[in-house]
Amino acid sequence: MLAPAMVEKLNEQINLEFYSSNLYLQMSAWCEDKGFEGAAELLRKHALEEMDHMNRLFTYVSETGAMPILGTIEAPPHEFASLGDVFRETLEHECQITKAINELTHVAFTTHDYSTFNFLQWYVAEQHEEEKLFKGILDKIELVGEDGKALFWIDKDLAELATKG
Ligand code: OFO
Repeated sequence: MLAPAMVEKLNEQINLEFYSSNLYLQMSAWCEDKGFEGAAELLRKHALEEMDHMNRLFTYVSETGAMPILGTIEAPPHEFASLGDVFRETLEHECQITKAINELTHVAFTTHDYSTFNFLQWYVAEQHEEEKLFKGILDKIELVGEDGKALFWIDKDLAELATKG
């Protein structure tokens, strides 16, 4: 049985994961529109992963006998200055999600909710992977620069990365 305050926090995280999914889906549309097909594919796949993050939380809340409550999801931005800008925003966003997960984990621990604390360990590990993934992409973009030719190869690289995830 979860404390009402914890249910509320988990519901907030469900909302954030929906937002992440929408953000990446919207970014994939921008990439597609600008001809970055590899980036579009990667972000579209990532949007699905975010739905999985949302679903895991949804299931956990339901299984404890509480009710997941879906709220209004903020609209993501749909204009970006460049491909580099897209990935700078993904990394920034993931760092914010890591903060939210850390805060949730801290509350679970300090309120002795060890079941939720244990459940959240998956997210703690996942956030490490997420930050690593987007930091790696951003590092590459910053290394090769953002002229047409460099972006062409970056996009090819992202297409390959999309097939691996
Ligand atoms: Fe990208 O990790 Fe969930 O939000």
